[in-house]
Amino acid sequence: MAEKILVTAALPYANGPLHIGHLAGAYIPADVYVRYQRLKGSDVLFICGSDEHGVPITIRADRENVTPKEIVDRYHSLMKRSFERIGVAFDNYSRTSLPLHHKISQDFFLNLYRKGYVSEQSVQQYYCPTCKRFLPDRYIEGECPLCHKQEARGDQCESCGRWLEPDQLITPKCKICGSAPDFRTTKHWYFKLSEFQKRLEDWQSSKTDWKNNVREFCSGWFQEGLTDRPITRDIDWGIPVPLPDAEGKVLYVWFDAPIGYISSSVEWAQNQGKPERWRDYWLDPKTKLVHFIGKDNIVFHAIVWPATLMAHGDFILPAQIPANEFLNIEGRKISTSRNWAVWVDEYLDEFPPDPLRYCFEANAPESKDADFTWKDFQTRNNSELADVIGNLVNRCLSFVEKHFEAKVPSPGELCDADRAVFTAIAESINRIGSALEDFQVRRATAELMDLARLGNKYFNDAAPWTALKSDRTRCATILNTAIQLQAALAVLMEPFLPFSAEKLWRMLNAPGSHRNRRWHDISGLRLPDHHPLGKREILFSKIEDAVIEAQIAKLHA
Ligand code: B3M
Ligand code: ZN
Repeated sequence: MAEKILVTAALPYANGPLHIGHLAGAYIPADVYVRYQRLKGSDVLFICGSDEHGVPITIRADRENVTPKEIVDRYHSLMKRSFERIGVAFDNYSRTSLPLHHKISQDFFLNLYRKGYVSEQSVQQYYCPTCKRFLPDRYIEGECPLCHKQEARGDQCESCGRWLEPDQLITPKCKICGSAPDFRTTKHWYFKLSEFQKRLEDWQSSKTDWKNNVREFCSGWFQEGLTDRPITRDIDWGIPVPLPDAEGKVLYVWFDAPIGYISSSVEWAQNQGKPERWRDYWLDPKTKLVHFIGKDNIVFHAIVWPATLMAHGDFILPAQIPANEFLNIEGRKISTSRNWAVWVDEYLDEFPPDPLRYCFEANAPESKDADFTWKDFQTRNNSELADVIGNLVNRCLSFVEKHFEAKVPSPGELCDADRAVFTAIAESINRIGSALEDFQVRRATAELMDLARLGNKYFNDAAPWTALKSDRTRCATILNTAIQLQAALAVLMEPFLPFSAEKLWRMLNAPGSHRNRRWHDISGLRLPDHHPLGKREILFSKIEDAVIEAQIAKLHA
């Protein structure tokens, strides 16, 4: 039976366009994994959507003087399109402002409330007398108690990175109007996270295959001891708390956002015309639930969310949480407010998608932060994609065009060198597959490139141009072997370089779609003798220095 896998990628806030930091952290690794699983024949559902609530949205709306609704409508469609253009192929990309999601989140809250896992508490909170409103953490700014920089936020100081509570700020100010806030009493509903510490620890102790960053992070939290957490907020944008005495209160965005994984699956099922299909994934303990996230989301996915799922009781728990580190750009932390970012759409207006994907695959921020530089991008495109894969394909296919009427030459007896190529293909398939099973995209990408390098070396050493003069059958055998290698490469490239994989498949004029091939059949893939090849194209164009310099200048501008 095909393995059932439910893959999610963190729901990005719909408060700005997609940048490359998003891609490298969660979306490209998730997409590589999903495309691989599809080739393997797994029953995989790939879910995402826009996170449309919370203070990140309202702050943006305040800044632009528009409604939160305008913000999320604008950025939801922009991001959805960016994902499509870069080839991140979700089965469904939903949004948390949908009535469907509101209903599912409210039901989820009520389920926990009725079970006694939610308690009402009265709390002291900052209130702005001028704006006449309670201020969420991010609406308060002041001096950081540690590094003494101004403009530290109530939840975190961006300068020193320290997590803060709003009352730790020296001289707090309302972010909207600048007044000094005072403390007032309000009430909130708390999720009894502390009651789940033991269950969470027991559950996680079996997760020995989780990445170190996730395990270490969680054990730090367990050591400090889990405390109950407020799951409601005093803002007017969000999902209303479904209780009679909760006027003006909404669910905390981090309460409803992960529920978005469920509601996006429900929406997917409805769109399929099989509205109950989501249950096959979420309610079946045989489903492997995999959450791809960036490291700043670990606590929510590995602790709070599983505890809410445990409290609810109906749904499966995550099996894996591959969390990646961050991506820097030219040695500096990405900052959207300072415009130190590369925007995905702007990139795609000038370059094809695969070279950028390749950068994040070959240099994925798996165990430490990675750095994107335009020079590195150029080198990887020119010296790896173009010089290794592109070159192999181009020199072989042009040779076949010229001397064998663009048809797959019929081979003679294989010699050791030819057989070594087929052995290498089989070994690469296994190694790439096992790296991807372990979420090691970087290692898998290196294996792919090594196979293409091996192809080039084989082609050089076998020297079909020499054989052509002395032994035409030998020459035909070499070309045939090199073509079969390319057919295998076309399928193996699919998770990493889906657009180029498709192009190569077309150039080989191979039947059907490479996506309908199966991972375990790749080594048996053979284009028949005399099979006519397709039209040759440039697989990867080289990028000139001037183009790269212009990009660097644009970044600094
Ligand atoms: N929107 C945070 C982020 O974009 C948040 C993720 C939600 S995942 C359920 O980093
Ligand atoms: Zn104010």
